[in-house]
Amino acid sequence: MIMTFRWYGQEDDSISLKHIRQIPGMDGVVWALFDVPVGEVWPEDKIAAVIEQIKAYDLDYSTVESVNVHEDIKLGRPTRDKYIENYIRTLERLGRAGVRVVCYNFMPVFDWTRTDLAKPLFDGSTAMEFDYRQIADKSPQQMVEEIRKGSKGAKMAGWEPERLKSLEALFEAYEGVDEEQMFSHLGYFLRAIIPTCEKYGIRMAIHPDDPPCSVFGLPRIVKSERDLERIVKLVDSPCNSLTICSGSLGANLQNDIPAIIRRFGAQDRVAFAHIRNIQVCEPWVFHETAHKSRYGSLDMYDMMKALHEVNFTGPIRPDHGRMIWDEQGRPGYGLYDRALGANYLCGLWDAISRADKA
Ligand SMILES: [Mn+2]
Repeated sequence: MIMTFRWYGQEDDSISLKHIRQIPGMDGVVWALFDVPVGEVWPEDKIAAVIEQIKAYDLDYSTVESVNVHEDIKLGRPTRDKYIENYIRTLERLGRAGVRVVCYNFMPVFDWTRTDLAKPLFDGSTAMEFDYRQIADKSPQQMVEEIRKGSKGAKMAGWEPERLKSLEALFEAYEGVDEEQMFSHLGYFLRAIIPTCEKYGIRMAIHPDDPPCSVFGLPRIVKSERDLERIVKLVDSPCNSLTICSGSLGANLQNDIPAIIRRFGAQDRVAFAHIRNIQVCEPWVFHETAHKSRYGSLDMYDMMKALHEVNFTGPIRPDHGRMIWDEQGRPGYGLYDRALGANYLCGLWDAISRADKA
C-alpha cells in the first residue's frame, strides 16, 4: 500500500508539503486542482505545476481526488456529452502526467454532508458529526449556510460556491430522477470514459455516498455492497473501480466493510482506500473519532487485514481527523490527528505483514 495525505494545494492549505513529508510512513499526496470549475478541462500547466511541487518533496503524486462530475452528467441532460468530452481531455492530461488513480463521486448536488463541523468530544477535541434530526426541519439552503459558517472561510471540497449558487434549480432538476436513472447515467458516463482510462492505465475509483443514505430526498446510488456490485458490473474493467471509504460506508452498520474489501479486492476493483473510524450512536446519528478501534464502531485491524489479504497495493489515506492540540484549520483536515491516524494504520499494516511472513 501507499500511505497518502490529502493536500489542498499551496494557496489553500495551511499544511505544507514539508510538514506532510515529515509524517513517518507518508509516501504520497492526494491532490486536485480546486480552482478549476467543475466541467472544465484541467489546464496542463497547472497540472504540471502541482506535480513539480509534490515531486520536490519526493512524494507520490499518482492519486487525484477528485475530478468532479458535472451535474448535467448525473442528470443525463443532452449537454452531458460536452462535459464528458471535457472529462476525457482531463483524464488524458492526467494520464500523460503519471496519474494512475482518480477518485470521483456521483452524489447529486451535495458532496459529503455533516450537521456539525466541530462537535466537542469527551477529551476536548472536536470532530464532524451527522445527525439526521438536525436537518429534518431544515432547508438545503440552511444546511449550506451552516457548513459555510462552520468552515470559517476554509474552502471545503465538494461545497464549491459555483455549484451551490443554483441550489433551487438543481433540486427542481432532480425531481422525478430516481436511483434507476442515476445508475443508467453513471453507466453512460463510465462507458464513455473507461476506454481512455484503459489506454492511460488510470483507475477510476468511485467514492461512496457520505452518509450512505438519501438526504433531502435526493437519489443516491453508492450506499451498500449491492450498489457497489451493480457499479462494477456497469463496465467490466479494473479501470472501473471503487474507493472503499470506511467512514462513509460504515455509517450504516449493515455494511460489513472487511467483507466488502475481500469481495471487491478479489475482483481487483479496489483502487483506493479511505480508512477512518466513526462512532455510530444510533441509525443516521454518528460522529468522527480518533482512528484507534476502541474509540469508534469500526474495527481498524479487520479492515487493514482484509486489504492485506487481497494484496492491496494502491493508495490509502487516513481520510479525516479530529481537531486536537488547539489546531485551527479546515474541519476534518488538520495535520495532527490525520498524522496520528496514518501512523496507527502503518503500525497495523506492519504488524499484519510481519505476522503473515512468520
Ligand atoms: Mn472518504
